[in-house]
Amino acid sequence: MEDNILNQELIANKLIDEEEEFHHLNNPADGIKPIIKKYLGVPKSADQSGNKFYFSDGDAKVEVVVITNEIIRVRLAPHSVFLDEFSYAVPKLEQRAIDFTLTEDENEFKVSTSAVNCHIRKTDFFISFSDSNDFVTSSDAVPMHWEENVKFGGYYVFCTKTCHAEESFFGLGDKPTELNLRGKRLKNWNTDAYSFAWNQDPLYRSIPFYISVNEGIAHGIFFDNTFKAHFDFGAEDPTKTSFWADGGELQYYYIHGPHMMDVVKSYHILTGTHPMPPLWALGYHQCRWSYYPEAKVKKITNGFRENKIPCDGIYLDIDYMDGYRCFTWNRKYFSDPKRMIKELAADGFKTVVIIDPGIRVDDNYAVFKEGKEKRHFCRRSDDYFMEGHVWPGRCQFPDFTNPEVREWWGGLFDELVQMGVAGVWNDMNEPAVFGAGTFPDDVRHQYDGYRGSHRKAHNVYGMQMVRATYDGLRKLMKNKRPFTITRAGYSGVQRFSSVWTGDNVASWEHLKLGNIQCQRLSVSGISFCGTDIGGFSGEPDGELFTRWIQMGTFSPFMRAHSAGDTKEREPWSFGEPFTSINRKFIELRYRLLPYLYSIFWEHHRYGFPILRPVVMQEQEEITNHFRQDEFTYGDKILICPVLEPGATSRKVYLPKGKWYDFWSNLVIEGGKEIDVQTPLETMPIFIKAGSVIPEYPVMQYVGEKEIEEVKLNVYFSDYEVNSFLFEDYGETFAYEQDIYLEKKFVVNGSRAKLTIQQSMEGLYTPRYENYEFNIIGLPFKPTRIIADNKEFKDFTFDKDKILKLKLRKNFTQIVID
Ligand code: MIG
Repeated sequence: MEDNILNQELIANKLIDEEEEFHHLNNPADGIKPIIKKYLGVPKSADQSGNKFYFSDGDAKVEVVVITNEIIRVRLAPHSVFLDEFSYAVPKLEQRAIDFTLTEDENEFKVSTSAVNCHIRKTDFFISFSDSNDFVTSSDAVPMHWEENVKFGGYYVFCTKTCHAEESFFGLGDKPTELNLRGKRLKNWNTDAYSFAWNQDPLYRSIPFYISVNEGIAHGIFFDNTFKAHFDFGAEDPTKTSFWADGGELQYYYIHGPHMMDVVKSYHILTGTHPMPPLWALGYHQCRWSYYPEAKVKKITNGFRENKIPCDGIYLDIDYMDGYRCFTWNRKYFSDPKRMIKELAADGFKTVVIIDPGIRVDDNYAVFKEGKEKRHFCRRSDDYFMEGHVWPGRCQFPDFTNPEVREWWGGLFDELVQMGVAGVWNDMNEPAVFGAGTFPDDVRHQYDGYRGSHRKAHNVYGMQMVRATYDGLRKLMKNKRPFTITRAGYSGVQRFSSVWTGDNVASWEHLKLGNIQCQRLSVSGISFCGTDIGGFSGEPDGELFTRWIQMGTFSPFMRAHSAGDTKEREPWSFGEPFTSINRKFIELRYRLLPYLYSIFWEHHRYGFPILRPVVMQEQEEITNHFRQDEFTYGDKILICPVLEPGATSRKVYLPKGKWYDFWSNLVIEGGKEIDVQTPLETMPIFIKAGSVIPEYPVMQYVGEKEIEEVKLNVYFSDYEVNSFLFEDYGETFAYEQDIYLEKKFVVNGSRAKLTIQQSMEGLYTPRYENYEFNIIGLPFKPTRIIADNKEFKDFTFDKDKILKLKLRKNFTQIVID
């Protein structure tokens, strides 16, 4: 019986999939279509109301909204009726631009800011954008169009733009394919994709934002539409780029560059950034499906301390629960979770527990009973409950698009928080359902009062779940920062959670893929990301695991995770030399924590991505559009993971400027590819000349010891370079009240002199007193050091030509000559 229903559903899904093929054609010339496409006619009128402009062909209406000087939003209403303004991705649409104009001549209407012109052509309603030099960055190849589909209440909506011969495309979240999306057709529909493969699409998240670079100029398109959405970057027709959705409004933000970094920062203005994570969450995390019972968990955590391998996070996967019922414990495995979590905390481990959306249908289970009484579970169009099988068996699912449900859900974490749980891991929230894949399309959602079927809510379901989780934890933890991690998401999910790339595979191909996915997520708004180190399914050998640890050292989120049917997968599981190398890199992670924390702040406050593919350094070089191994970590450290087995060397491209080899301190002139030796105990790491890289002493976990000194590694340069150091309590929201320190270092050298200046902003006072300077690469032998106008005699200059000195943390200027 049940099988039968499943089969019917599969058939229904298949029919929908086949039908979809028809909608892929974007050319008005091919008239053979079962459903009629309608195109905008010619614009007959133009109206302005504040920062909003309206153009009409007599029936359809187009709205153009000026948001900032660089961001313009375009919307289409096929019969002039716009939906209410509402978006989960863009919580507040703030108008920031003040100077804009509407002009008209015989060919076009034009809405202009100081940076962008939006042209509406009178002959055919083509919309295009140009910069202040009249360079056209984006233009329609056909007018915006739609299909009047009678099978549901809405339109399929389409936008097709010109694709230029050398135009490249980046972004779109974690698509498992080449970094440059040119020539690809991709789909957004959150999908549980166990052991996904190269080019498999779609995966767990939907980020309908891409960046184009053409003739060295970048712009972005954010297609804020939560329905199943499609992107075609010159795949069907190399002269066209299209995006379309199976419902909702045709609504997109044009985001002007000219630099990719400008586009990414503007995208963050719209969709937000990650809040500051607790510092411990930037340490190393150990996970497995599953560590149980308690004795096993302790064996693992003791293993870290015995092996002297730093670790901050320990995870409990689904087996900690009673019959997989969320918010319960299996007391056979964990007789006294509160005591255990306390003991783990005393040993420096923060406990993170998994919570899935499926709630077991069971009247003896309080969460189900309460959810049922309060009518918090999703229902079908005919008012029957949405039921599906997941780990707990037959389940119902909270409607996280309902603010009341989110509030309720957030409160459910009370007991876990009281037990000392420090973080929550939300899984299966695509939502995933065994057999059926996900919910049927007709499931209804409250959608914060804007109502919708699952067609509209599917892609935001996971994001709203982790939003409820984060907000709940934040309330319950008082002033402490919660840690959350989610599998599914939509644009803006970064405001609530970190993300991992899902069920990858222990293979070299997946190491490569993970490297691309993290870079891509980072430029798509999701900087706090990482892969399952080692690969979720399958068995890595020691070499692959170590190379993955090395790459993970430079993932904003660093966690090893593996499926239950695999061999032991801790950093010491592979014996020597692997254990020692893994330890060395995890230690490096902890040494560089203040640097990672600082670039996280730059992300949080200013909207910089944490990982930046090299194309972001030099977008005008077309060859860089195809580089996908190298990336910078912040803007000071260039990383190139080793992605091949047995590699004793590899090629690395260094952007222009001077770089220091991190291991040897040798200076290399960039702007070219170099050969780098890559024995297993090392990987290519380069530091930009002029950088100040802060370091903490190695600790087994964050807060193990009081920090007595912060090391500052200064890399000499003969041009001026700024560096930042962010410091605060590392676990509270005091930074929202300006209780932090943002320090700026300016390094400037010449053949016989080096100056280092420090300035700071904010109200925090670190407990340590001194900096320990390591000044690297001085081209002269230092004879005199003046610190804040006083000569400073206590320094050494060793045979490696590293100048070492200790200075008060409040210095403002050092001059060395
Ligand atoms: O159906 O909770 O991606 O990380 O270990 C599998 C068990 C459910 C999928 C997640 C994975 C997790 C696993 N989960």
